[in-house]
Amino acid sequence: MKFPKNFLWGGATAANQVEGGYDADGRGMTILDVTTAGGLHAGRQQTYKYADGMTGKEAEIPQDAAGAVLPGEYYPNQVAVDFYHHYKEDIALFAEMGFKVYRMSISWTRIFPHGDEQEPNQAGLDFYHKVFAELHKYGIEPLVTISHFENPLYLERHYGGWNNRKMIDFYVHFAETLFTEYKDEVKYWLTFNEINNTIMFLDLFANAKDEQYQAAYQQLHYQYVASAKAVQIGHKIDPDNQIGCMICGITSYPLTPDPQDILKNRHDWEQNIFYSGDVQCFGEYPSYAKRLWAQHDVKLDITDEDLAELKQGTVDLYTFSYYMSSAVTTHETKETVGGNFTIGAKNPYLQYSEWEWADDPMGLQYYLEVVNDRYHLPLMVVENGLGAIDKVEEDGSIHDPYRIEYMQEHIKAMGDAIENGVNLVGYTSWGCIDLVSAGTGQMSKRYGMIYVDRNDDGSGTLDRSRKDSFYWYKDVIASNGEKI
Ligand code: BGP
Repeated sequence: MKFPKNFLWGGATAANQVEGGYDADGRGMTILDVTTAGGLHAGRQQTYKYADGMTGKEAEIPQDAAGAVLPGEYYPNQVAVDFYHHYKEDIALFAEMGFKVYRMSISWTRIFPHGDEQEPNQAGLDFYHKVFAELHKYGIEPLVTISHFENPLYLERHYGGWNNRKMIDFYVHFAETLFTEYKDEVKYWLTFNEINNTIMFLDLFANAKDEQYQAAYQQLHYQYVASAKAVQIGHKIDPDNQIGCMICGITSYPLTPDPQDILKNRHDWEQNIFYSGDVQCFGEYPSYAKRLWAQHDVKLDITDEDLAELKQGTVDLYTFSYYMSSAVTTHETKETVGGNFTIGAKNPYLQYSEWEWADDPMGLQYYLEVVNDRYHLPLMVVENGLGAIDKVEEDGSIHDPYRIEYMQEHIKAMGDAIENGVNLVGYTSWGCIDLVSAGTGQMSKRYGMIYVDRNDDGSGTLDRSRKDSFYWYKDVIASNGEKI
């Protein structure tokens, strides 16, 4: 038996990509409620220009925080797949698959509609009590991401978002409210989703300038401090809380054996992957940080108190998403790929998805072994899956062998890593139910084992149905990963 007895099998979503109900029960607007399809990468870089990331077109934003939808614009996250009104049905389906854990996030503006209030919105708190009760009814453990790309719009507009040190206090108050309110309902927490994207995306997009690196490293510093403070408070409120970091995990390889490529690849790992994990797991900036900052002439606002907070607030778990690997080189390349995470050299040994994401299960084993050796912490793969276009047959069935195959290979790779001594404690496949894709804003890039009848233009009944992968994953969980 490769997988440990209490291995946490499950699925993952994020509030902004599934919930909808964007103005229900006193919820305030988030930056993602006013991002048009295809624009979420702009939000994810935390520069928050309300722009369409793919075309550079600035989207108009509603005038008040109550947020009227502008005519002619379609904002996919405002309705998403309406988990807000379907959560009972959806959780029953997760239970039918046998989930042990469900990774979800809490929408900040359901709890604090503007983000800077002292008093939380009771209706928002109540919604998540209901969700957690429903999960516990089936013995499913919630794993809660406190912040998944979803800053309150008001904080962006009035404070400049994470460029402002004040965000630390707003975030910490939000986190403390959650730890207190859900003390007996939630034990697993993640502070920020894919925190490292802030830097990694700068390299991928638009020849970023030094000022952008300056801003990104500064935002990250405030987020590390906010995360470290939240970890300490979470432990104080309940010493049983298990609080993790969440890193966007991409295994990067040198394209050639040229020592320049080998060194570049190592330095890319430091900047894109290790920098965030090291601060959050070791509680201090790594030795190579000085070189990274100097490269872009970055001068940071870091106080002695901040450094003390980082030291005290190290995480209990290392979690990450894994979809693909990338290849880097200092040489001119003939074949390149343009997927939204990995723009660069094409790896001739791998197959690529429709969105040019490299399918590389062995890269997952490699990544697991690297971070296992580095951090000596329990690890969880909290996102993994295949975005694909699904076809509904006339009889309503959905055959998705490509998704099953992708997951089979990645689960097998996790088993190989475990056999090699890796302390992997859980796996939540991304988008266990179809949801709005973060990178494209589209519904048609589907990850789910549960299909949702909703289309890119917002049409559809929102009815749920089971894909072939639903039945397959059910067997995987029932056999604890033996029957894949
Ligand atoms: C990760 C995000 C998720 C999810 C996933 C798939 O970066 O944490 O929110 O969206 O990527 O990406 P996409 O939706 O672009 O296919």
